[in-house]
Amino acid sequence: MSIHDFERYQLTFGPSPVHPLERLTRHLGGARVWAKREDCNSGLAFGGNKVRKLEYIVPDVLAQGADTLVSIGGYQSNHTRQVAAVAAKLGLKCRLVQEKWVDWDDPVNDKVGNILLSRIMGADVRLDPAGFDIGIRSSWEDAIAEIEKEGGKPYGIPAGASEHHLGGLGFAHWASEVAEQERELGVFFDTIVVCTVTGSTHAGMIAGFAALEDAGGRPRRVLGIDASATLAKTRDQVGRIARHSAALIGLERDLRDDEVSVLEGWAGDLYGIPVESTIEAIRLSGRLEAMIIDPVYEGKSMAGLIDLVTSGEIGPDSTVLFAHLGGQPALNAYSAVFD
Ligand code: 1AC
Repeated sequence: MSIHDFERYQLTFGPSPVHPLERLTRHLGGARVWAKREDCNSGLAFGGNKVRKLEYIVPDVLAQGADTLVSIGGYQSNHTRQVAAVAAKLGLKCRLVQEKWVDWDDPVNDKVGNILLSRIMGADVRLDPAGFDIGIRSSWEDAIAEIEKEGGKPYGIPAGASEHHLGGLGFAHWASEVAEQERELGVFFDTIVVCTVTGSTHAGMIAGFAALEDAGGRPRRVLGIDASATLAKTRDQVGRIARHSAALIGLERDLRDDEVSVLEGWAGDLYGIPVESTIEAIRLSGRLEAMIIDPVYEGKSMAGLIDLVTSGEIGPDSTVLFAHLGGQPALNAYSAVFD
């Protein structure tokens, strides 16, 4: 069994773009930095990492004959926006539980950005005052039960599609796509930097790259930068989903501990609240590369990359691939930070 044996419903344009960040590389003065851009991977509502995960979940949705996708996230969840997009594309209904994951004092936090897009695409958006937690939520289970009671056929997709049994496959496939692009471009990325919160993006990459390594590929590091600020939970979730996904795609060994690397230091104290290094990273990416990143995810993983490259922890001979997961719509709720 390999990743290529799983049914995939294509929602992306094709392989997402990979390109060098030349001015950022020169500015940092160390490793060569490239980006792979999930923020422009699809025509569905600005795309993003969840579209890739949903490519492997949609066949199951269709096989089950569901009529409503039910998912959950924060007010500014990218995930729920992408679920709403896929529901619209498939002609399904969409019910979203949007919890108050971030106590962010902006009067339009529950009105602009991701949540606005979900409303435009016809999702039934329900606000919930509960705070941040990456685990399975009773509000989401209640929404599924309610739709069943009303005679609908719900299909539940948990936060970030992470605790879904197929949730890691999208990024296991991403790993094989990277290997293909490396062959075409004549480059090798020895280090991947990715933001991690609910875990399945990072976990899928770990599984996918482990499978490539076992098939004779060169070893590389996949560094997850924690943005959850609930490090123990994220570490546990990444390890669990990585092992599950690795077994699904036929890895015949356990993952080594060094393959599951979730680094702390850039999340700040709370999920969704940018700290100084987040804002600096957003400004730097914008100023040097016109690459727009957000205060919740990529602002934090880019801050990590900047420190790891400048400190030499990612060495000057490295070629590092920054995974842009596509969280920019949330920026609209953070305008005051950039006044
Ligand atoms: C937390 C899953 C997550 C989102 O966008 O809701 N990345």
